[in-house]
Amino acid sequence: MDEITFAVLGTGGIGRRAFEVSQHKDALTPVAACDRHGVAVDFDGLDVDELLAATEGNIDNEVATDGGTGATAAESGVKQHGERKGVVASSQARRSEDPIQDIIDHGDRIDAVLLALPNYEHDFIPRTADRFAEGDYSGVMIDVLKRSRVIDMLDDRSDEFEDAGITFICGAGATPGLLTGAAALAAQSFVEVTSVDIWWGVGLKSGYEDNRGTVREDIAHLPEYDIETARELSEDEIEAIIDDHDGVIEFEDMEHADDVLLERAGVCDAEDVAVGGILDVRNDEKPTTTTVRVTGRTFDGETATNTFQLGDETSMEANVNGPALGYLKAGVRRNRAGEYGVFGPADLMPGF
Ligand code: CWL
Repeated sequence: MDEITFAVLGTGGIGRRAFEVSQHKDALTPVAACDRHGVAVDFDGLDVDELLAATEGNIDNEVATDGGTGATAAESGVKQHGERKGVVASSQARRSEDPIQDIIDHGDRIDAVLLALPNYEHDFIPRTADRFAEGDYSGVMIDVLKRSRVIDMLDDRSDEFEDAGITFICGAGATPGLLTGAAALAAQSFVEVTSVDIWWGVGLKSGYEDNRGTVREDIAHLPEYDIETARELSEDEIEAIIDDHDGVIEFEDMEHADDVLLERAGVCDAEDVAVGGILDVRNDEKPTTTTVRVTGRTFDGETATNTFQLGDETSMEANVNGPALGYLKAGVRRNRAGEYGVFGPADLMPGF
């Protein structure tokens, strides 16, 4: 495959790990990074080691709490524990008033853009995509978003993406993403799928600081909270919720887009997909084995369950960023073949 230049929007946990993992993959050249404060661009390839060393350990509160609105942590009423300089801590970066526009302005030399942005406002990623389409970007855009409702908002833009020449890959992290693709593959044995059960385990002790945004997003899935109320929680309130659960929070019936992504790929009805899991922020070991169970009926009348499991030693970071970059490559292949519009992870697997 020809070399792929890519940019990452967001230098939080996901953005940084995506750069790191990309160094272990063929044909990927990181050329741009940005966050709310600044931008780094180098078409000879960013120095990822320097970028990571400079941005690592910068506490992620600011990005994790404002939902990308541009409000400071103080304005959004969230107590700030640490100063985050973000990408401008890197010698390759400069401050910018509008870092996303800076990336768009270089868009003709960028094959793919990974959106590693928080999405507490569920239209933030769709609105960012609009800016790229309006700015005449024509390449791959890929996100690792989670909420089912966002997929519809992207689907609404599919004509716009087709006109622009954008191949948009949505929900391409772990769940949705890797596990959605696994479900689509497991479904191949069946002529009718009756249920898809996704159950994840994440141990996040040493990764906790880097993944505060993910923890906040998860808390929004608890029955007592929603996106808005979880966004308003202070860091102390989040700590209190975690303490209440002794560090181990169990989730059921999460609004993860695996359901609509499997439905739009024709695998099963969205209502037959369930996503839940266990998050342990006091241990690095997974509290439960991440498992996908696909139950269906074969053409010759049997009922069975195909099961896919992740190794307990694989980290969430490995299971989000490996697939995100793999789907990015699949997207570039489509884009170079002239296929534009909105694709989910199941669309990039065998058809059903
Ligand atoms: O999908 C994500 O980005 C994170 C999700 C949750 C913690 N917010 C679950 C990730 C599942 C990873 C499964 C694994 O590593 O075994």
